[in-house]
Amino acid sequence: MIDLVAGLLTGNRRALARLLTLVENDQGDAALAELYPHTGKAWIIGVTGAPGTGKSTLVNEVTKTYRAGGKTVGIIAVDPTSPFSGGAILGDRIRMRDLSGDPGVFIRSMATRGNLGGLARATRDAIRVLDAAGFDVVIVETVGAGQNEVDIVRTAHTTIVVEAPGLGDDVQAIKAGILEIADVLVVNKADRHGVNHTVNALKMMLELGHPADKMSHHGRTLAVQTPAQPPANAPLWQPPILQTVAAEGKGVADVLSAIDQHRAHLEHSGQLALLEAERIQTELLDRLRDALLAKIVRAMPPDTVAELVKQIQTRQLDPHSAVDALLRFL
Ligand SMILES: Nc1nc2c(ncn2[C@@H]2O[C@H](COP(=O)(O)OP(=O)(O)O)[C@@H](O)[C@H]2O)c(=O)[nH]1
Ligand SMILES: [Mg+2]
Repeated sequence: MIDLVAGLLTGNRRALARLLTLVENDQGDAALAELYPHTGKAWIIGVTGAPGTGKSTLVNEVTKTYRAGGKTVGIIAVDPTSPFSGGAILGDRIRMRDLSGDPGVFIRSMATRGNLGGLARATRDAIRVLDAAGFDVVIVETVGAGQNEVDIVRTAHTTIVVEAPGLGDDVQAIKAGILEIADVLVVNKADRHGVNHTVNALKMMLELGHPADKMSHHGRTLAVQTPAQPPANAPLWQPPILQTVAAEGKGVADVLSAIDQHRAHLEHSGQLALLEAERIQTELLDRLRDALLAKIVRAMPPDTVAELVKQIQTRQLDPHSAVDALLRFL
């Protein structure tokens, strides 16, 4: 394990690949603990949107542009809808082939092997591995499907929501409810009919959106007190709506400068530190809840829950008292 971590930190690609596999199989806890002090340097970009909007093509172009500027890029392609060796991910590999062979780029595909919660965890841990490996930028591509995306993207610093005209009348991001997580909106396939319709629909939705909603950036309601909130007069970020033709590399430079501006905004307003504190707290409490539950489940006789359910159902016991009874196993 120590060898793998040492290998990763000195740029060994095989160590990187093996650590990602460990993490994906939920066997990476010891390595992740070793790696953690080396994380926190990469800028993490989430790219999400409906299938076929051109996310992979855009990621490919954004990566090429970062590489031209001397930055290294790690890419995680998450597709919960496809089996591990599935078509979509294979397609992504082919589409991203002009990046292969570049030692400054590392691409990893991940698909669900169980529940989506597991995928969100594996993605977060894989990001940490790439971060510790020293990539300047880590890009996570996910297929927009609602709340699961929100969970997966919660690790990103800058979230790009990709839209495209001609996928039907509806603007897909609005339909999927992922507009509120966007820091940058990209209408790709701007070479197609209906671009203006899509741009206008997005503009309208953004104007309707409450500024207050945007402040609770990717946040989640917590049972305990949240870390300090940004001051009421903190500058608000207005997500820009950009147009690209990713297939031709058009508009990609604007996407990079929007990412830079968003980063500068988060850093200078102090919101980056607040955002990180909020996410760390969420992760800590999530892990605590999981650990406590696991501990209780291990300690109690096998059919305790079934027995309690029966008693609650027959009104011999109320749910609150049942929890008190379970807590005694701690
Ligand atoms: N016309 C047009 N097609 C594009 C553009 N960008 C990507 N595509 C095509 O759209 C299809 C889906 O692209 P892909 O990147 O796989 O989309 P993803 O599913 O969102 O990752 C591919 O056939 C791309 O070649 C674009 O700007 N204009
Ligand atoms: Mg894709």
